[in-house]
Amino acid sequence: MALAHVSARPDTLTSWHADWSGLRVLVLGLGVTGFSVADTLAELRADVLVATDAAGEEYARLLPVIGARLWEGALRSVPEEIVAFAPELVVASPGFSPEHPVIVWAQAAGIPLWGDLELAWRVHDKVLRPDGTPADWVLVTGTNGKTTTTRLTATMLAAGGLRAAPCGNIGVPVLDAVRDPGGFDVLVVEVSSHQLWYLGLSTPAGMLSPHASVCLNLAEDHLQWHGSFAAYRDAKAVVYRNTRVACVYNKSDEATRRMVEEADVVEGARAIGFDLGVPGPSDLGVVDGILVDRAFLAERRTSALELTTVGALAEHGLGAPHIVANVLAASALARSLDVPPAAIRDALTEFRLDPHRIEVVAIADGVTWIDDSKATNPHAAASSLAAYPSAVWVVGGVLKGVDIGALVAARGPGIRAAVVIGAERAEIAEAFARHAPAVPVFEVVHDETEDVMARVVELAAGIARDGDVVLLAPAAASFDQFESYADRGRRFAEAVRRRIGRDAGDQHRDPSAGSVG
Ligand code: UMA
Repeated sequence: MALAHVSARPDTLTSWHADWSGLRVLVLGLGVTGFSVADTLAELRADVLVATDAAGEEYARLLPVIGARLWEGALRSVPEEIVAFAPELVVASPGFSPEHPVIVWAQAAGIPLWGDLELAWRVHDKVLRPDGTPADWVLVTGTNGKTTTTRLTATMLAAGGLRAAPCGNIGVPVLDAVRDPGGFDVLVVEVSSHQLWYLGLSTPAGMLSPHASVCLNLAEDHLQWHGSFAAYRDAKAVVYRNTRVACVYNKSDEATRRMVEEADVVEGARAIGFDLGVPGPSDLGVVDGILVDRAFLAERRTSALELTTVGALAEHGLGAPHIVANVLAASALARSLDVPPAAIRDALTEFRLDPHRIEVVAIADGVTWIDDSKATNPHAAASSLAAYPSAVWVVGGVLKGVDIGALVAARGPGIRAAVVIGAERAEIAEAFARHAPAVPVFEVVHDETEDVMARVVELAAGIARDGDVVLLAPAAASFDQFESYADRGRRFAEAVRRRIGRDAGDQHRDPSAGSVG
């Protein structure tokens, strides 16, 4: 196979105002990211070829309109058309794994390989703030809590009078935020491990330098994409690289502290710890139920600033321990940008969790039905299970190469029963047999014509007792049986409401009818 000509030109392009014209760029993927990349590069008058195994109809229709070309087909090897195009630069969507044949080919050929974040950073001087500088970036990663913390941070910054854009893995490509003509003071970027792997390839010229950054926690996830836990961890650690002001880490998660210690940061950047314990100087934490900042005040050796209380958070549905930790992390990021404590308090009274995150769907006859469909890995499910001591646990789906045994060993023995769904039921049943043999396990075997969740709810209703929680916290991805985690949660909630409605109807007709539980 002919190797592409390696060009030094891409590395010199570090501004929206640089000359990108005619640069041959291969864009991989045509989802939201691929389209934002192609659209940006077309606007910069680069020569853009998009390659994808499947294109959405709308994006495929728009490509020629913006002046880019499309190659669509199975990307099991490198198509001749791509080799003949001889790209000077490849920009990949985050779904493309390091093992993908086109990625392997680009790296072997020495063609510069960027993710969308690197391109966005290089052109982030498109829209400037009134003082003539580009927006600050704050990076948020971690195995769990990224989206909640990103939204919390943006809400706090807005309450402090800053124009803040939550973007990135949260669903809005960073390039859309960078190109928004209105401009922002701060981009709060949720960064996935995939995007961080690509950032790890940056040369000094393209290296992102965030104002502040956080890795909330580290546990096994996305092992198939990264190939190993070590590779996943190394990708996550990139979040701290080149940070200018604050590297925020979780004091209860040693791995995140180590990442900060090992990070190459800008001179003067501080390490700021958070957790639910009493904070030392330079930390945020909790003292007697009060969330306090002992990092961003001059007299931090002797005093602390009060932010809010666990009680006040609980009133707004934010009282679960892992959510309080997210609030502390977001507060640290906001305080690093001088948001006053009063504004943080205001933000927290407005803030609501997204659906499918420990969302109470219904309470009927002493049983609380909770949708935590967003718990797509064991670490997230562990946090939910810790918050509810007596649970019927609805678990299962696609495990992504992650071993569920440790979670079952830690939390399994205390639960009422497990209702197991999804493609990898055998692994989960086996984990219970090994680590929690006394717990009843019910497998939901279904064919495609059946409604999985109706069966789940029927089973769970028969098992749960007064005071129990039925907790959908699957510890797995959803795509074997559902469109997304949101679809999974919505179907669960619908099935619960149908069941409760039916029981209420039965009770209306016959007051002696049995309870939901
Ligand atoms: N494609 C291929 N071959 C591949 C992989 C993808 O051809 O091997 C093509 C698909 O056919 C499609 C396009 O690439 O045309 C899709 O690209 P993508 O998978 O990178 O997804 P996007 O639609 O661009 O969305 C991505 C993130 N998706 C992933 O990282 C998998 C979205 O995060 C993110 O919101 C969006 O960019 C905007 O930044 C989603 C996600 O699941 C929510 N993230 C994972 C997570 O949070 O756990 C990492």
